[in-house]
Amino acid sequence: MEKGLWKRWLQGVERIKEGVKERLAQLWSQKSTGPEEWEELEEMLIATDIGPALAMELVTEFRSLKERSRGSADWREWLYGKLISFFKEGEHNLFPQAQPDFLKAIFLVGINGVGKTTTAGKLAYLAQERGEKVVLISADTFRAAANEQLAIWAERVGCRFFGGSPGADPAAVVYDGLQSALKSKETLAIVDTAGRSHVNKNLLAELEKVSRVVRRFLPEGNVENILVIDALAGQNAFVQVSAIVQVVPLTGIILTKWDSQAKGGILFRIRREFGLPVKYIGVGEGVDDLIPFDAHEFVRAIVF
Ligand SMILES: Nc1nc2c(ncn2[C@@H]2O[C@H](COP(=O)(O)OP(=O)(O)O)[C@@H](O)[C@H]2O)c(=O)[nH]1
Ligand SMILES: [Mg+2]
Repeated sequence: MEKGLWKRWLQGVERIKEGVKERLAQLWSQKSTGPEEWEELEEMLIATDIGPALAMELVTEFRSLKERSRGSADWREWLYGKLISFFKEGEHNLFPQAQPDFLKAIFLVGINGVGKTTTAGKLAYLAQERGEKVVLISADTFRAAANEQLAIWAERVGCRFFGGSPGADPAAVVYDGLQSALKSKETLAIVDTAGRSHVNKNLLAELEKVSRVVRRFLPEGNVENILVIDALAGQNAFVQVSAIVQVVPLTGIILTKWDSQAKGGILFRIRREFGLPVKYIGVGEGVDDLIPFDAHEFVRAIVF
């Protein structure tokens, strides 16, 4: 990985380690620990954004390990095992079950401003680097500027752009876009959608319709339905997203804005609360600011 990218990634990891590891080591070597100290540890963990449920679980297990083993166990080994257990081997790869030699599609959904369009551009860049032939399709016919924004990305990464006229039916645009991708023998279509508000039933129904078009076109293994989440969004994002989950069968998550003070623990929370693998992490606004997520690397960097 390029050095600058790596640094931005590790800064995010540092923000989950900061203080926590020291505190764990301290509590571990301490002869007796009072209830307020355990509570304090729990609060410290919650502050890393891992969510209250996991924070409580970690404190309970750490405490019981200490008491059972009388301090002779290796708490770092335990922590590594515990944190890595949230992820499954190989789950971070895109299209693990793809039918080869057939068009694949990445369908990007998420609320406004999380970074869908930017991520579409970055994904196109990475895929082209790997030798894929990419088309960027805009299903955001709601705002004229949305087409333009994606078209600029297409030009930047050197791939084809497909968009409908403003006000066109997004499902029809995506249908035509995929049709054209098959015709031009492209290997990957990346479909960008309009931001969805969880309160707008019409927009959600439309999203469901577009998603169905994509799935009807391609074998199941050739479609990734990706939810884009902003690492800074906090609790509110989790609430809003539960509406999207009901209309699109999601296969994974891309976490953006890791570079802007994300607290790191959010990755565990997402994995746990959505039950979905994180595929990539966005670490900036540039074309190559997207890192494939590697759970082993992530957990190792936190624990050791
Ligand atoms: N720092 C940072 N900014 C990002 C990242 N991804 C997207 N952005 C910015 O977030 C803003 C919204 O992005 P956009 O792709 O238009 O979001 P959309 O509404 O979901 O399509 C833009 O200013 C992007 O440059 C990221 O990983 N890091
Ligand atoms: Mg957009």
